[in-house]
Amino acid sequence: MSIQPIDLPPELVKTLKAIHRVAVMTGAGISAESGVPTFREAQTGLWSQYDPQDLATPEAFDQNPGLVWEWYAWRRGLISQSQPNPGHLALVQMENLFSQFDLITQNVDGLHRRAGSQKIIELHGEIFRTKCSRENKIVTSWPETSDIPPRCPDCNAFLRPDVVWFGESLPQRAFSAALEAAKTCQIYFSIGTSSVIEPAASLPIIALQNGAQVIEINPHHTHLTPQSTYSLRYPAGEVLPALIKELT
Ligand code: BV8
Repeated sequence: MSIQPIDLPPELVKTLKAIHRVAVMTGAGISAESGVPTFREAQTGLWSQYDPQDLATPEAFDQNPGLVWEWYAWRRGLISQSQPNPGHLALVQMENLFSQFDLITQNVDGLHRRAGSQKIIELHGEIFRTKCSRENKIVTSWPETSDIPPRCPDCNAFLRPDVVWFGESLPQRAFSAALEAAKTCQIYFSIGTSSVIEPAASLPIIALQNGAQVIEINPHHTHLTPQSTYSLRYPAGEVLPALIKELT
């Protein structure tokens, strides 16, 4: 990744030094520099013929639980080889700079937690957590068998990843916390997300409606760009450390 000179708007830095309440929303783009493919990128190898939106659904799991389980196992393998990048680490530092700081993530890769972020609102679950597909309770161990997916040790239903599939509701507590953060923040960062997936994509609009400024960090234009107060066209792993440097 070429380290290009980062040109931060001076008035943004001034505002960040003066405010106390920040909300951050991250998407797959913040993990791109850790080598985790984003959702929109073509998948590699075996999975190139599948659209993630066709696999990350209850219907796909009902139809072919083994295929969906193997897809998540492949993704877990990819993510296990990845490390948090300077973008994740800068957000850990940012947490301590503001009296109210909420980190909301659409990502399921667990990299914010591995980076050291404490207060994380996981809107779409976490790929390394497994739950019973019938009882919906987290399962941490199960007998090793040839079953793919493995089965719940209590009720024998298939196990599944503890992530939110398309068509499934978000965890109520997580979404309520994210909504509260969007309504009360003074600055809302939208980092590494195409801002398409609902209801996450509505949060920056709610922040704007409640008087916040929206700062987008994304090398590319997105649906949110026209409504953003600032759109910083840089990779998160480069601009977030530069921002922290200005604020500390
Ligand atoms: C729900 C977990 C109620 C699984 C995921 C209202 C209007 C329209 C549609 C809907 C609506 N309400 C509900 C829907 C349907 C649906 C939806 O939004 N569909 C879309 C296609 C329009 N939403 C749902 O189903 C949600 N449920 O609303 O419940 C309900 C209940 C029943 C019936 C109806 C409604 C559930 C959505 C959650 C789906 N699960 N993940 C898994 O991971 O396997 S979503 C998944 O895709 C990710 O978690 C993530 O959220 C999303 C991908 O988005 P991004 O993170 O933005 O990633 P993307 O690749 O798109 O973009 C990456 C960006 O990074 C790019 O812009 C790129 O430029 C940038 N980038 C690249 N490199 C860098 C970078 N940025 C910075 N630095 C870099 N270095």
